Amino acid sequence: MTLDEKTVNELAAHLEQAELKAQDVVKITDAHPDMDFDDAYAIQYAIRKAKLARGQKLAGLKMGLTSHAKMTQMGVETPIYGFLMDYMARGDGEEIRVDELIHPKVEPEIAFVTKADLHGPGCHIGDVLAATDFVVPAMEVIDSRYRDFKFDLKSVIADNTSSSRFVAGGQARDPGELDLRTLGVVLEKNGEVVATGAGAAVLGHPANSVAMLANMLGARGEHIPSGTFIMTGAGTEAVAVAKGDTVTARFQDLGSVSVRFV
Ligand code: 0L1
Ligand code: MG
Repeated sequence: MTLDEKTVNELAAHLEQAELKAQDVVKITDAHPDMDFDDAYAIQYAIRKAKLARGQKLAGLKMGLTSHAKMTQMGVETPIYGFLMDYMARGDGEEIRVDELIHPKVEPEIAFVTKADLHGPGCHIGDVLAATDFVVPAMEVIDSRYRDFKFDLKSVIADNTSSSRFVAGGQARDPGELDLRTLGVVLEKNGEVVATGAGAAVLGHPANSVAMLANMLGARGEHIPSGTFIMTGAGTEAVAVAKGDTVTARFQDLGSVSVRFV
């Protein structure tokens, strides 16, 4: 750590205000070029603590930058994780208000729900599949608080990996009945195909993303509790959306999820 507790809390408040007011800011490493990854996660955890202290509930966890498409799009090389709160959730077919966001983009993702605790280090795909209750199709709405999505890895970790909204729906399926590597997804915006992908784009298999999360948490002395909802990351690039857009992610074998931006 290079930042003291006061600075961590000030940066957390700065980024959370940007989120809540839907006002973009410049990346925080501009003013704090020496901050490290521990500082970045400390800021993210301080944002989470502030939301929990206000009575909001943790809805799940997410992995980000898990595909080569996303890493290339963002110019980074390492996956990252963040958290999801109750107020970020929307049901399948519901509306998302654009005026609450800065510059939203959507990503189709496969979500896992666990039925047993997962501990790292050493967590692997077999552990994850044995501990998975079901998988569901989902869509993440990311909304970086940084101007023009211009950030580095530490800044985006601190900004809760651009978490903003998410939708889950479709069919809950046992992952043992599916080949999640070859499971395809088609993302449509206003009826036009805008991106396509397959499960293997996410670290070779979406369950590897959950294993990596368990191992990253394990390095901090934390684990994934039973019953956790986990978004595994996008197998496609993120697609920008605007007021009036309807977006549908159609997943092979899992059904679809839709959302309208109003
Ligand atoms: O969920 C993601 O992969 C997004 C991670 C943060 C980077 C971005 O805002 O695109
Ligand atoms: Mg994502």
